[in-house]
Amino acid sequence: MKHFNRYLVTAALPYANGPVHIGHLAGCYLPADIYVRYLRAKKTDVKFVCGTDEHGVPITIKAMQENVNPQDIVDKYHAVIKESFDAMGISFDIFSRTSNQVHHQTAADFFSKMYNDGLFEEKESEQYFDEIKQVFLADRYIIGTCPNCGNDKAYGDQCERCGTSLSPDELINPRSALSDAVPVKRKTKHWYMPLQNYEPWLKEYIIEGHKEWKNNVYGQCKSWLDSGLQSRAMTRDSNWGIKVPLKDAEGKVLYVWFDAPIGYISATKELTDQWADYWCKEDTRLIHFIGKDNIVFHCIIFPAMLRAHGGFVVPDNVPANEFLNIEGEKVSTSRNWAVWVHDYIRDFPDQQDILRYVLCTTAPETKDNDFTWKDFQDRNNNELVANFGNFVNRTMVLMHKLCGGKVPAMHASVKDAADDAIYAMLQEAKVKISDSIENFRFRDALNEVMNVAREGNRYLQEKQPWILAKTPELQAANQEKIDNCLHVCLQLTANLAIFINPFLPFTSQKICHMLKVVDRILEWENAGSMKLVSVGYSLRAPELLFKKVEDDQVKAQVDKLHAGLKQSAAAQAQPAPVAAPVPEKKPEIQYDDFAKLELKVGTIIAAEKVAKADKLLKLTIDLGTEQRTVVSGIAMHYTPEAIVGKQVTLVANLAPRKMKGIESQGMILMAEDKDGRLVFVNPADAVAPGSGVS
Ligand code: B3M
Ligand code: ZN
Repeated sequence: MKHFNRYLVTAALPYANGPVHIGHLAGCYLPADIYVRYLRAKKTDVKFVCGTDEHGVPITIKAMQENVNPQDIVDKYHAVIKESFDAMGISFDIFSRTSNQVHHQTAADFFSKMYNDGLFEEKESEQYFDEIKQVFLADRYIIGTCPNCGNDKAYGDQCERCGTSLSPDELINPRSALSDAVPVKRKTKHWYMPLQNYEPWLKEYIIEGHKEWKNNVYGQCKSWLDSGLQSRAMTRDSNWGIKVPLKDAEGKVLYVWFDAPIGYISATKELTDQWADYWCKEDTRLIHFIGKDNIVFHCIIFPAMLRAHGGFVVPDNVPANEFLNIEGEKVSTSRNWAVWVHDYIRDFPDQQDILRYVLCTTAPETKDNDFTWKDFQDRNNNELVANFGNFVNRTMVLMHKLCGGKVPAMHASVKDAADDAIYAMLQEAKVKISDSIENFRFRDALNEVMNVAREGNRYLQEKQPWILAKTPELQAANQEKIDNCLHVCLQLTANLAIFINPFLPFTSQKICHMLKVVDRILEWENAGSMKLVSVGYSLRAPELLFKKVEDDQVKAQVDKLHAGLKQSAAAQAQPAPVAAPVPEKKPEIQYDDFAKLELKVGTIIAAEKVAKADKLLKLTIDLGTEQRTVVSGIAMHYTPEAIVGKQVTLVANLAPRKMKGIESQGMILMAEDKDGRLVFVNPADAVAPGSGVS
C-alpha cells in the first residue's frame, strides 16, 4: 500500500440555502469528523476543510421564495449552518464560503488555465428564455403541469408530487417561475468539458485503481463509465455565481458543480500558506466525505477537472454514505420532514453526544437507514446510560468510597487472570477499532468501543468489590484486592476516554475532567496502556456522563415532526410569490436621461378585462387634451370597477406596444411591495388631468 505523509479531508460543501438536518450529519459531517479526530489522535498531519456552497440554482430559488437577494440568503444560512456544526463538535480546521474573493479568483484561474490549454468545446444550444425578465431559465425556473400526475406546479427538472424527473419540454403549459411568461427557446453559447476524453484515464484510476472503494461508490462509478461519458457544460446563463473569465461571456457564470469542488482548494488556501503541499504533493491522501447524491461529481467530474488542469493530486477515497430516513419516511426539506440540527441543540442542550452516538450507530454506511425517536431513546437509555455511563460512574463512585478518592495501587501479590484478560482485551480492541476507522466502518468501530465498556462492567461484576467491603473488617482484609479491581477499572476508564474521543468528544472531555488528566492522554498511542492514571493521584467527584431520555421527550419530538409537516403543507397551499432572481441595482443616470421621460397625471375613465389574459386590464385614461388606451398587468390586484375615477401617473412618451391585439399607448407607474402587492403611484392631492410630473 502506498505511503502517505499527510491527509486532506473534505466534507461536502452544504448549499447555503437552508439549515442542516441530521441526515446531513449522518451522511458525511459526522463520519468525516470521527475520521479526522482519529487521525489527529494518531498525530497525523491532517487538514479538515469545508464551507458553504453559495452559488447555483438552489440559492437563487430560495432567494426567490423568500423574496430577497441571494446574498441575503447565503449570509443568513452560512451563519446558521456554521453554528450548528460548531455546536455539534464538527471540528473543521476551516469553514469557508464560496463567495469569498480567494475562491472567486481560484475558480476563475482554474477555468482560465483549462481554457488556455484548449480543453473546452465552445457550443451553441437552445435554452429556455424569459422574454419579460430577459433571462435564461434554468430548468428549475420553469413550472408547468406534470404529464404524469397532473400536478400544475411541477418543475422543469422534476415533479415533486410524483417524483418523476422531467425535462422542460415535457411540461404541459410551461411558464416562467419569474414572470409567468411562456418561455421561448433561444440560442446561447457555453463551454463544455468533453468528459469522454478522460474516460480511459478514469477507468484506470477508478475501475482498476480503486477496487477498495465502498461498493455503493464503486458501483455507481462503474455504471457511469460503462454507459459512456459525454460533454458537459461547465458554464451557465445567470447573474449569480462566478463570472466566466472570458471577454465575450456577459451574463455567464461557472457551473456551480465546476466551482464548488474547487472550493476545497480555496478553503485550504485560506487555511494555510502550505496549501500546495496538501494539493500538489503525491504523498498527500485526499479524501472526500459526501452523501450518495454527490458521487458522480466527486468521483468522475472533479477528478477529470483536476487531471485536465494538471498539478493536483486526485481523491484517494470517496466514502459516500446512503440516506438516512426519518421515522420511516424520506427526508424532505420542502415538506419539512426533517430533524433540524439547530432544533436538536435547543431541545437537548449539552447532549450533542447522544445524537452523535445514535447517528453513528445507525449511519447509512451501506444502505439507506432509518432514524426514529424511539430508537434514539432506546440507544441512549440502554447503551449509553446503562452500559458506558454506568461503568464509568460505578468506577468513580466505588473508588471514592473504597479507595479514599485516590488512584489505588496495583498489588502484584493478588493480581489474577481476570486483570490480565482486561489488558489483553484492550490490545485487541485497539487494533479492531483502528482497523474499522481506517476502513471507514465507523459503526463497527463504535460497537467495538461499547464492547470495551461491556467488558469493564463484566469485570466489575465478577470482582464485586462492594461485597469484598461489606463490613469494615472484610474491607480491611480485602483492601489489596479492592485496590487492584479499581486500579484496573480506572485505567480502563482512561482507555475508554481515548477510544470514545473520535466519536463522542464531549464525553471524552468529561472523563478527562473527572480523572484530572490533560488532553494529551487522548493520543492514540496511549490506548492499551495500564499506566494512564498514576497511583496516589486524587480524582474529582463523579458526574453522570449521560442521562435518560424520557417518554415525554420522545413524544414531543414526534409531535413536532408531524406539526412541521402540517405547517409546511398549509404554507404550500398559498401561491408562491413571484420575484426576479437577483434584483439588480440600476446604473447611475444623468439628468438628461431622466428628462427624456414624459410623465403625466391622468384619470382612469374606463376599465375592462382583456379577453384570454388573466392579468391584464384595458384602461382608458383621460389626459385633459386627449385620451389614451393603456394595457396594464394589474388585473390580479384590482377589479375594473374599483379603479375608475382614480388618478395615475403615466409614462406618456413610451413607444406604443401591442398586447393581446390591443395597442397600449403608455405605461402607468405602480409601486410593488415585497409581497408583490401593486399600488398606484399618484399625486397626494387631485390635480387636473394632463398635469406634468417632474
Ligand atoms: N452543495 C450539494 C449538496 O449539498 C453540494 C455539494 C458541493 S460539494 C463540492 O448536496
Ligand atoms: Zn407529477
